[in-house]
Amino acid sequence: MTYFTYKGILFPTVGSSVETLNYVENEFQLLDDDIVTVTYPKSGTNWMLEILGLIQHSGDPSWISSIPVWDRSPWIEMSDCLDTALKYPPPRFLTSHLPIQHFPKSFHHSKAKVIYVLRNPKDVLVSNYHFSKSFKGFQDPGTMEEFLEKFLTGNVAFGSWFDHVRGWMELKDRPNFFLVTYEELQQNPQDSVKRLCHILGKDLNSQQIDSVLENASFQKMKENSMSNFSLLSQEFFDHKKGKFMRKGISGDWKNHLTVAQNEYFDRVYQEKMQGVNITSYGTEEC
Ligand code: PPS
Repeated sequence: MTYFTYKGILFPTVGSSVETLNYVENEFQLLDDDIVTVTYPKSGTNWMLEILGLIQHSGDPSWISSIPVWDRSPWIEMSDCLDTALKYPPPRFLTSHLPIQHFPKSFHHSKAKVIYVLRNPKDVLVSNYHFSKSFKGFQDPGTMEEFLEKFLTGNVAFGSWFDHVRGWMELKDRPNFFLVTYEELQQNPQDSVKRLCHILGKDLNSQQIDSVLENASFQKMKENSMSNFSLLSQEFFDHKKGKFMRKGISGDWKNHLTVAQNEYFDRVYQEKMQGVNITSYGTEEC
C-alpha cells in the first residue's frame, strides 16, 4: 500500500507510520535552537535546505557537496531520518511536510524557528504530478485531469494544499515563523538570502552571499549528487521516468493546464482560500 491515513490525511508508507506520526506530534521535543523548513511537498523544500546549509557554512559548499540533503536536514516525519535528527547537536536543521495540526506540539512553547516555503499551487500541482510518476512513495498520478481532481480535493500525500497553507498561515504573526515564497527566491535572490542570513543570525560578506547564490542555483543543485536525489535507489525512485531537479521555473502550469482546468482551479482556490491574506506568489497570478 502506498499510503496510510492518519487523522483523515494520506501519508506515504515509505519511511513513516501511524506510530511515528503520533510520536512526532505528541512527544518529539523541538529545541529553541532548531531551524525547521516546513513546506507542502514540491514547494521548494530542497532549494531552501541548500540555501540554509550554505549560509550556515558561510557559503562554503563542502558540507552540501558531501552529505545527502536528507541527512543534513532530516524529515522529522520519517522514522529513519528522525533517528538522525535526535543525534544532532544544536542547532539542528530539520524538515517537515506536516500540516500544522500534526506538527510537534512542543513547537507551541519553544523558540524553534519555522521557515515556511510557499509556492504557487498550480506549479506545485505540476511538479507533484511529474514527481509522482517517478517517486515510488507517491501514488501514480494518472492523467493530469485525474490528478487535478485529487489535488483539489486533498486526496494526495500530505493532504490538501489549501488546508496546509491555511493552517500554517494562522501562525504568520509569530516572531519565530518566517514565510518565504519560491517566487521571491527566484525574483529577488540576493535580498532573500540576506533575510535568511538574518533569520539564522549569520553575518555573511558579499563574496560569501555570492557563493550561496551560485551553489544553490538550479544548475549546481542539478549537478550535486547530494542534492539531486540521484542517490535514491531504484526501489524508491524510477530515474528513467523523471528527474527530481526537473525544470525549476515559475509558471510551468501554463504549459500543462487547459483553460477549463485553470478556471476550475481558480474557482476552487477562491472558495477555499477566502479570507487568507497571501500577498503574492511573485508575478504569477494564481
Ligand atoms: S519535495 O519532494 O517535496 O521535497 O520537493 P521540493 O524540494 O519541495 O520541490 C521540488 C521542486 O523545486 C525545484 N527546485 C528548484 N527550483 C529552482 N531553483 C533551485 N535551485 C531548485 N531546487 C529545486 C525542483 O526542480 C522542483 O520543481 P519542478 O517544478 O518540478 O522543477
